[in-house]
Amino acid sequence: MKLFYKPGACSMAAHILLNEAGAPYLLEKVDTEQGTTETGVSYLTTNPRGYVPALRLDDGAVLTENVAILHWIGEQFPELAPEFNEQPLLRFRQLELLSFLSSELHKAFSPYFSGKTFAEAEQAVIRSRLDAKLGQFNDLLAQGQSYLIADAFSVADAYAFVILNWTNFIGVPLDAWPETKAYVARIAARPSTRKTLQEEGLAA
Ligand SMILES: N[C@@H](CCC(=O)N[C@@H](CS)C(=O)NCC(=O)O)C(=O)O
Repeated sequence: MKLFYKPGACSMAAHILLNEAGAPYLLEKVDTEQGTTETGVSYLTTNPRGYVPALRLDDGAVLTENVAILHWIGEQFPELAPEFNEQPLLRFRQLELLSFLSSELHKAFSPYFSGKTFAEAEQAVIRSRLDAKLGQFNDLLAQGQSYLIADAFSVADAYAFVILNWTNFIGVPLDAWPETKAYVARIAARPSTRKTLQEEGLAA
């Protein structure tokens, strides 16, 4: 399979999981502004919406959208998913978390990467929306658990890590959310995360 990615972008969640599973995969870097890939072909033929991630499967089918790609990876490599067979509700807990991460937490960062300039009052609103979502995320960990579901690393954690890691790029310290700060450090220390950051050119 081949993952279409942009360094540090949300596509990094799938990348971490493929490394975590030890799965064979190829990478192709995308220039989303130009709509091309590093091999010089149009990316729009792979994902007409132009954004990453996209995952081309071995039979040529293409999956897009983080929620679908991450859920698919969890189904392929059950060691990355919660124990759905033992506890069927966990499948929906995972979907619930992936939906929150995708439509709430991820999107709260979007203004910071939009390339737009915001007036001071708008910046304050954007920041308070982000703080509210970070607070909601922190509440998920406030019982002292190490990971989001059943206290074991799973696909939702990879996505959460990638999003939360953006706080480093935009200069928002996580000190107000100590459980989240420790969670990010915990996932950053995983060999799969370190390998992924290196492969995306974000760590030595
Ligand atoms: N709905 C999409 C959004 C993906 C998305 O926001 N991708 C960003 C990177 S995190 C991107 O490719 N942005 C570049 C662009 O939109 O041109 C999903 O969840 O997969």
